[in-house]
Order: sequence, then C-alpha cells, then structure tokens
Amino acid sequence: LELEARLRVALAQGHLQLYYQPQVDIATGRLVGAEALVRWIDPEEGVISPGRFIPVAESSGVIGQLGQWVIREACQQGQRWRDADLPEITLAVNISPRQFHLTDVAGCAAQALADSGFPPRCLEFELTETALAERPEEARQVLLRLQQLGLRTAVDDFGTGYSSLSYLKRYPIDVLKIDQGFIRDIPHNADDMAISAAIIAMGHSLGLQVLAEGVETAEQLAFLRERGCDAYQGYLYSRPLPAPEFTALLQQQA
Ligand code: G
Ligand code: G
Ligand code: MN
Ligand code: NA
Repeated sequence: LELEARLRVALAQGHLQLYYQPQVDIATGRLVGAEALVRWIDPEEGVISPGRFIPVAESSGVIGQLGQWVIREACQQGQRWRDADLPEITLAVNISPRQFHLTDVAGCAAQALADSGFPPRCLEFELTETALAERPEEARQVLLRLQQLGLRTAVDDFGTGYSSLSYLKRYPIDVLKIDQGFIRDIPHNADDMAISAAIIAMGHSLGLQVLAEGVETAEQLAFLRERGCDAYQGYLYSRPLPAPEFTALLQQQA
C-alpha cells in the first residue's frame, strides 16, 4: 500500500498519537505550555515521523481529517489535565498551510472546544508565514474568527518564510516562534544572535510574546534570557513526550 492509503488506515485504526513538547517561561522557569506533535506508530515499522507523512497528508488532502483529529485530541487531553487539577497550560497545535486554506479550522476549533470543555484561552494555533502570505485577506478573516473565539495564534518558524512584515500589524497574532535555525549556532554565529535579538525586540514593540524553538544549550538560554525572550522549548528542557510522561512532568509542578 502506498503511504497515503496507509495513512488513512492509520487514522481510522487509531495509530496516530500526540506527543507534547514542554514550553517554559524563561523568567520563572515554569512549564507554561506544550506543542502537540503528531506521531504515527505503525505496528510493524514503529514510529513514522511527521516530516515524512505530513507532506503526503497535505498533497493528498488527508490533512483535513488528520488536522481535525489533532485538534480534537489536543483539546481532550488538555481537558483531562485540567480535570486532574494540574497547573493550567496552553496547548499549541500546528496548522499546515493547506489545512488553513481548505478546511474550516475555526469551526473545527469551536466544535472541539465545545465537545471537550477545554477553554479557548488555552488553545493556540501555530501558522506559518507561508499560510498567512497566501490569500492574505482570507487569512486575516480566519485569524479574526479565531481571535473572536478566544484562541491564541502563533507564527511558527518565524523568519524563514516569504512574507512582508506588515502582516504583523494587520493580523491578530499573539506569539512569534523564532525558528530553531536562528537558535542552533548561538553563541558562535553573530548574525543569528543579531537576528534573534531583533525578532525579540520587534515582537515586544508590537505587543507580541516571543518564544524560541530548538533551544539545546544553557548558553543559548542565557542569551535569550538576557534579551528578554519570553519562553522557550527545546531538548535542553525536554524532547516531545508521550502524554503519560508529560503528565508526570506536570504533576511535579503542581
Ligand atoms: O518532531 P517533529 O518531527 O515533530 O515534526 C516535524 C514537522 O512536522 C514539524 O514541521 C512540525 O511542525 C510538523 N508537525 C508535527 N505535528 C504536526 C501536526 O499535528 N500537524 C501539522 N500540520 N504538522 C505537524
Ligand atoms: O516546524 P515546527 O517548528 O513545528 O517543528 C518542530 C520540530 O522541531 C519538531 O520536529 C520537533 O521534534 C523538533 N525539535 C524540538 N526541539 C528541538 C531541539 O531542541 N532541537 C532540534 N534539533 N529539534 C527540535
Ligand atoms: Mn510548530
Ligand atoms: Na517551528
């Protein structure tokens, strides 16, 4: 069977799982959120990376169903943590460009929030610059709808896409996620340090929160703290974790 057909089967048979990568407030050191990252656990092949199957889901249109499953699963898991009286966190979900333009992501969010009881303020949608740059007026309408619902919105992989910065002014956005490519070579690459510092300063001037991705070393974290970056995620704190392991981490903080 080709990958697309196998992916449909995996969705139907419950072989997809969400992993959760902690997001940490730099000033307090507290766990404040998690990015949900989908994994395909194939009974024979083991873990199949989203880097391999998300592009197939996008080109085949399966992303509609898959994306809907991710949103619903994240809301249900988030509400289970709330029901267990664990500290409140934000759950960030990746929305791919095709999913953003071809499916009703706001309607899907509204339904998933209503069905689960998870509060909109705890759900964040991560969009790429590419998704926002394509049909910008339509994108703005979707973002406005998400804002009306009370969701948070983040620009993922910030700094790597083709887009004009003016959209930051026109769109309701809450968070900029500095792409891990700008973090990787800190403190050895002066250009990357200048770019990261500029993103933090610009984000703050526009009233946005800034989160750094792919933080792997204490030096990188120290640099980000010095520049006033709000939050980070990366292997320094934790890899993406299956829900039971993430639960244990949240319990330590309760
Ligand atoms: O660990 P990582 O291998 O999880 O993810 C690889 C890529 O797959 C990243 O670009 C990430 O944004 C994307 N990805 C992971 N989970 C999802 C998801 O649920 N939906 C979408 N659209 N992309 C995802
Ligand atoms: O495209 P997006 O930013 O959603 O993808 C996040 C990707 O980055 C996932 O594949 C995730 O597993 C990976 N990731 C998370 N933390 C780190 C890190 O500290 N280092 C590296 N190299 N990758 C990371
Ligand atoms: Mn992401
Ligand atoms: Na990213």
